[in-house]
Amino acid sequence: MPHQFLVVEAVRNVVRITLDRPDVLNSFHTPMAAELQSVLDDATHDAAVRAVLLTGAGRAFCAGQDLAEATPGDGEPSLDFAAHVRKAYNPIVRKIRTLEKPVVAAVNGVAAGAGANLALACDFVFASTSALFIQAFARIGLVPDTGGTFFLPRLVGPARATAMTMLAEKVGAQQALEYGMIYRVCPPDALLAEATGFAERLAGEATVGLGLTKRLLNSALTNDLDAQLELEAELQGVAGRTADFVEGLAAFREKRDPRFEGR
Ligand code: T3D
Repeated sequence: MPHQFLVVEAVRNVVRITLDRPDVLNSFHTPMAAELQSVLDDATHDAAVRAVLLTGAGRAFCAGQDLAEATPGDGEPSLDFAAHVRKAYNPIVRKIRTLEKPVVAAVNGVAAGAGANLALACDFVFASTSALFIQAFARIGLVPDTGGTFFLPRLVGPARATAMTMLAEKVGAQQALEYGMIYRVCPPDALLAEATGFAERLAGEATVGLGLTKRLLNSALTNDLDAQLELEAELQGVAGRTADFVEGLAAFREKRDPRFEGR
């Protein structure tokens, strides 16, 4: 299906999704959110896709909600924000977290509001040295959404999360790395190649095992120890029945690299 507001490319077993509204810093309007949901659904169901990469066109990653859509003309809100967040943003976060394949964000510039939290919902965040993470909501009298109040305190702790969200502090890539918010910082001209190469590497790993690991890590955010131990046992049973486990064991015995097929 052709896309109007995204560029979607297959790079071997990686699907690379570029938010493509650079004139408005790739901010989300309803059609772009719908397209992203649909591409994430496709990535979920396509066995050939074994990793996802998300980035932005131009100088920004994503400036969050398109404020022109939210408040056209006289500045009065035109959207029912609660309904809009439920329909546009929440499904994107759920789809990323339940997609049992690694999702890598390549944050190529500013990531503000829902755009910052979209990145934090991904499994790995690469950021350019020019990237900025801004919980911009407080500046316009809104509250964080798109999972920000869930992920951010867990990633950086409540004190930093409070400062970032209540003060809308700008957090640079290096600071974000030191806070444990993101995985790696790259020079701007190397970001896309490094993040894509990393996603390709992930796409060659034991996809089912990685997907089940993601399910475990999701559950660990809310489970108690007993529930988590039980889930680990159950999912180890599943992983132990995959072809990739058989291949991993054979490679170990034969002292060679495994050739995982993702099943
Ligand atoms: O709707 C609901 O249901 C509520 C949900 C809300 C979720 C949210 O995400 S709320 C948060 C929304 N986002 C923001 O508040 C961020 C707004 N943008 C900024 O603060 C700044 O643009 C940045 C800090 C991100 C970047 O600043 P800078 O100086 O690098 O760029 P700029 O000059 O401000 O922006 C460049 C252009 O992009 C400019 O257009 P122009 O003047 O060249 O025609 C600007 O208006 C446009 N732009 C930037 N962000 C948005 C945007 N246009 C629409 N919506 C935006 N969010």
